[in-house]
Amino acid sequence: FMCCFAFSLWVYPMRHSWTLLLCCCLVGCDITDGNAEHLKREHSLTKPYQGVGNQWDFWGSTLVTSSYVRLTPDERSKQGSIWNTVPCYLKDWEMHVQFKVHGSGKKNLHGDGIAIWYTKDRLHPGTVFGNQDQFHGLAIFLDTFRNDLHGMDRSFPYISAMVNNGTVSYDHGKDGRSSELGGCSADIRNRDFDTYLAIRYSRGRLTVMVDVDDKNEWKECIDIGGVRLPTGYFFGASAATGDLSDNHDVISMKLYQLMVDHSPEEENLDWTKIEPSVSLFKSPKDNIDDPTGNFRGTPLTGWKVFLLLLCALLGIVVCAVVGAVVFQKRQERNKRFY
Ligand SMILES: [Ca+2]
Repeated sequence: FMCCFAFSLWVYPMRHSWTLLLCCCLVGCDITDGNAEHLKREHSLTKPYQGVGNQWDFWGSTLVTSSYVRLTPDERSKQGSIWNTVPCYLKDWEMHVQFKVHGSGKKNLHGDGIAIWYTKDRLHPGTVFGNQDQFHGLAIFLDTFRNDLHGMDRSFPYISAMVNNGTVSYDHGKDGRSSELGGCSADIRNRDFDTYLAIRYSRGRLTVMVDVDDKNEWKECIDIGGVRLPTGYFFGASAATGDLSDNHDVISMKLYQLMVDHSPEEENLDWTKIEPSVSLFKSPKDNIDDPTGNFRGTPLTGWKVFLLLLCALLGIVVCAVVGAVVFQKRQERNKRFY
């Protein structure tokens, strides 16, 4: 908090005052560690997968054992997917996915990867990691094969996010670069330990975190504001192999409800009618100051006003002290010249 506070003091004269609010919020809203209380079983897939047949559909090469759901085996030209049969009407949620990508292929000789979906349609096989192109909703790609040989500025595997209103095609040749909202490289393949991905959507903010280094902590991959997604869509996961292959396993998908208050106006909206969209295509870093981000709408509550005033006061005091010291030094120097 003190770091944030100091940072706020520094940026206060230059930036919008809500930077401070953003700081305060970031301190208080770290990604959940999976509060079991808020786990939504109807949207979750957990070992040993008994009785999940009503809530999940399995398609294609998908194989269900008692310890993993294998979307594709380590064989060429396979496609598989799993789809939640229950539409999700939560406004704020967080999905934790435990996955395992492994195979006999040597470096760069494996593919193609896994996609996690929150979409209008379900069970529509296609060309995008085993699912349909021009989808409605959100996709998170765990792309293990570099198709774009010109894009050497990033290393693979690469995780990226895409929001689509049904009009945009995923460009495999460019590894989806033209439509990605953000991403990060992550060494997710052939690891000896458990690997996890978390997707959080709350108040128009999309955050993707990874835990793939056996450190038992989340590392930020994507954080972007201005994202609009409706309720009533379906969660799913799919994977595909081509000339190159891998085992693409999903161990679990756990959906948690986030307890977030919305204004009465927001509550009265029909969230199922929202068109998937993103306000601005910007890098996650730039997007922190995105005026379309959700923090702008946060009303100034009493303690925030107090903090802002305190910041301003401290700023004035610091300026006054620095000014006095400089003035004194100058006086002394002038004295020496006389
Ligand atoms: Ca690729």
